[in-house]
Amino acid sequence: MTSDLTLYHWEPNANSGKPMLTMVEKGVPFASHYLDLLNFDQHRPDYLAINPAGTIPAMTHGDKVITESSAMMEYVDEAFGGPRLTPTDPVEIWRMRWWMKFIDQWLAPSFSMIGWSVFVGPSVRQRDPRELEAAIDRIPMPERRVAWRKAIYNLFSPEEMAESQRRVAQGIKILEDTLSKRKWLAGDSFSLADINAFNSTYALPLAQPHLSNDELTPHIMEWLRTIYERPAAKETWAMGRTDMVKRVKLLEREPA
Ligand SMILES: N[C@@H](CCC(=O)N[C@@H](CS)C(=O)NCC(=O)O)C(=O)O
Repeated sequence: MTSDLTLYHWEPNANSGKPMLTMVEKGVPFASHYLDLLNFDQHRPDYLAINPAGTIPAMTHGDKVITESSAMMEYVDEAFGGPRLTPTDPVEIWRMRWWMKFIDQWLAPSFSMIGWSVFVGPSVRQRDPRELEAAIDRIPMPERRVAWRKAIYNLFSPEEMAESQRRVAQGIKILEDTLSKRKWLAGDSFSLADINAFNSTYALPLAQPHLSNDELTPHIMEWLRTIYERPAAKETWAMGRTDMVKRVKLLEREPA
């Protein structure tokens, strides 16, 4: 454990899982500081002193505070030894960044809206209403207060849910098409793009079974299983505490 590198994270899922898997892949030791998102730990003053946005993950390296999960992955790849997770060929670097942007700006927010509607909201909404309102009032960013309100009070509109579902269907098509042409998203080597995308898609066959399965998306299924078989992915997902991330076990292959 290096004393000067700490990751503040939730489950190995979406934004938190991106730097977690990056560091484990590279063999970079870090102190893990788990924040329970469902308990609003990310809005408490001690964490806001590190990341005033009140979102997870954040990393401290010595006296530096590193935020934004995709930029954090690139920081880790540049700052530490271990296997390189950024290609060297300019076209592959472009593809890696194309995928990171596509996931971060287009696909992950759609998965997130669905996830907040079916998992985060239902996980907290039975708590004391006054406590919930006080917790929402403590959220620093107005847009995150809106997201929490919608999740807790089941206020995502049918139109915005339908748009998220449309984007997920479209994203699955683009992912399958890419993986039918090459083994990894950027090219010949496993890269930060695969780590990023895996974090949003590892539960696809369970979450979107009518869109992603062995018949419809065989290349996505093979890519997901191949990533899950990497020792770093197994080690990272073993750090999960909720049933949500245990869905990764679905990627275990049937014994031959
Ligand atoms: N762009 C940021 C987004 C971080 C983010 O929104 N994280 C979510 C969890 S995946 C979060 O902290 N949500 C809790 C909240 O908004 O209270 C990043 O990539 O690090």
